[in-house]
Amino acid sequence: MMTPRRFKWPKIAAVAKTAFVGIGSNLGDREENLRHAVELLSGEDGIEVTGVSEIRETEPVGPVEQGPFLNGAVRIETDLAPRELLERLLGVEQSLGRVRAERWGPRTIDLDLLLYDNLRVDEPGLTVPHPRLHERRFALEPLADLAPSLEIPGRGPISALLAGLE
Ligand code: GSY
Repeated sequence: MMTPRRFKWPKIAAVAKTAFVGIGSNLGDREENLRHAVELLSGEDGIEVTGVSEIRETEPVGPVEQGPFLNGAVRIETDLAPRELLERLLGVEQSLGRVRAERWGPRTIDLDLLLYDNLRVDEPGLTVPHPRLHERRFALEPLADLAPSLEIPGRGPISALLAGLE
């Protein structure tokens, strides 16, 4: 009798889209928080992590005085719709103990949906590309590690955006 062949169903469908997620932490063991977030993301059904940027220590941007961040980005392939993907990112943040206390304040982990394919979405609670991506060096640099010739929909080439920042 023939031995049945075993094979794994692919974790994501062939129609997967490429998306980029910014990751940051400035509380607790920052490096471990980033590592753990990437691990949890990789374990999500419908998400495959296909690239991880360099990690940089960055000065905090925004109105709140706080400690420096570690920032990076990951490239993923996903068959989840943008809003479902956003929900999963929030779920990973919560698993890592993120409490949304202060809007611009310190955080154990922050996962921002930066880009989803070449889509532009502006709906309540969901804006893609991320509304402040084009002005944030701490988000653009890791993105450029992963995709140096990327075009940010509605904003232009990532290289030009970086060159235009002070
Ligand atoms: O949404 C990002 C959270 N955040 C950061 C960050 O990740 N890095 C730096 N350098 N400054 C920040 N300010 C805020 S808010």
